[in-house]
Amino acid sequence: MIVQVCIIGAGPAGLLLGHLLRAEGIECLVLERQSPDYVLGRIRAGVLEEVTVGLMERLGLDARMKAEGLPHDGFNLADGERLIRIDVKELTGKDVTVYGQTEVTRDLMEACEERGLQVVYDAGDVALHDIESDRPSVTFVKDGIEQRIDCRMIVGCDGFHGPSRKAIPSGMGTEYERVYPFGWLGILADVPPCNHELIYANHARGFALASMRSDTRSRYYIDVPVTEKVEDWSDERVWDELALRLGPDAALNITRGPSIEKSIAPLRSFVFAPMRHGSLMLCGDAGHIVPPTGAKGLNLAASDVHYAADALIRFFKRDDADAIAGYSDTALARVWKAERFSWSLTRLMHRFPDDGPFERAMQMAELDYIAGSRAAQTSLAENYVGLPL
Ligand code: RFL
Ligand code: PHB
Repeated sequence: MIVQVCIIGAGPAGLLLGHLLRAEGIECLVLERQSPDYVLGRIRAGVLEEVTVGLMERLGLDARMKAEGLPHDGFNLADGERLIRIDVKELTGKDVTVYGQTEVTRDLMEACEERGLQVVYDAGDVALHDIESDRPSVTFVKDGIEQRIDCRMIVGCDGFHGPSRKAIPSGMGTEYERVYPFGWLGILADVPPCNHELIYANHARGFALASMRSDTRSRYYIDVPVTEKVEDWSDERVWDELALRLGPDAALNITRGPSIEKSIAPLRSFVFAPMRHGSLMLCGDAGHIVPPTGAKGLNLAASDVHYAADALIRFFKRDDADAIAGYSDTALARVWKAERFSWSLTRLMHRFPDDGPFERAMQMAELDYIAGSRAAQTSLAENYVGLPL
């Protein structure tokens, strides 16, 4: 089979890119290792920036997001005693939309057939070939039969563990990495949220986040050592810990209920640069990872896709090879700033194993500074709603 672009991975990055290219009449194929049900079973991001909402609008796939998504004008930082509200709408004129990544993915998946975006699910042994040439190919196994896709460009949207980045010969890029000594234990439950806006709490016992998916579905996180096992955390133990860490006011409003999902996600900061090698471009988690503290991962995947779609459309429609050459620098400029924000918010809100009383005092001083400074709040707010493209 021959296509112009072979996209690896049908997460949000791969599906968004596929739809944007199809809308311009560019032939593409998406290869996904998992089944559709598996992809939709993953519970991940919940906060969408304008860039992500804007791409769904551009595709005309925003109807459900507009109907069911919750616009949020602010969020809160808690220091164990008080809530510090960051009024992002007043400070930036923008808001964020609370709408699950699962729902974004579902909306993109459901539009594939009607829009002629071909996705091969359950594609095994995906391998990239000749990426340094202008005739690369991708092989995979489906139902026991090996197949080959010849194309002009490959876009790796296959997440942190996928084969795309690994296909780049060693020495052709640099990995920047920081692995954190804790993970986030997340719990999803069909109970009303304890607060109408998100609360990120730095308590002496550790970090906690109160988030939501709707008025009737809550998403909460606490940080735990990476060595912790999810089996050791009964629902009651998680609710008890949340009530302590989120503080007495939020605790009063927590409605407990059985978890419908509970898992531990490790935290990492990672950038691979450059994000293109030969005929291969990387988008989203395939090229970089942020710790979830700033809610940036999915939104960075969306901004990569925005730049990649623009470059590929210019390349295929106007024969503009410079567009492809410029992709990595353009995308990385935004990636690094989101890495910085996610890292600094993680540093501010978590207790690290080596932290002593001095580090804790620094965190409390910074939170107190934020509470009293419009300049500090504006900086947080403009990063939270997303820096301009
Ligand atoms: P994905 O979603 O990981 O999709 C990659 C796809 O590639 C497939 N794949 C392969 N396909 C073919 N062959 C192979 N060999 C393959 N290997 C892998 C995978 O099956 C998958 O379908 O990457 P993408 O599209 O780049 O999207 C990135 C986002 O998923 C990620 O950045 C966010 O979920 C991060 N994130 C958050 N981001 C936000 O913007 N806001 C948030 O509030 C937010 N909260 C979170 C998060 C991530 C979390 N976890 C689980 C790490 C909260 C959590 C807990
Ligand atoms: C979520 O609702 O899953 C969520 C919200 C904000 C974050 C991370 C995750 O920073």
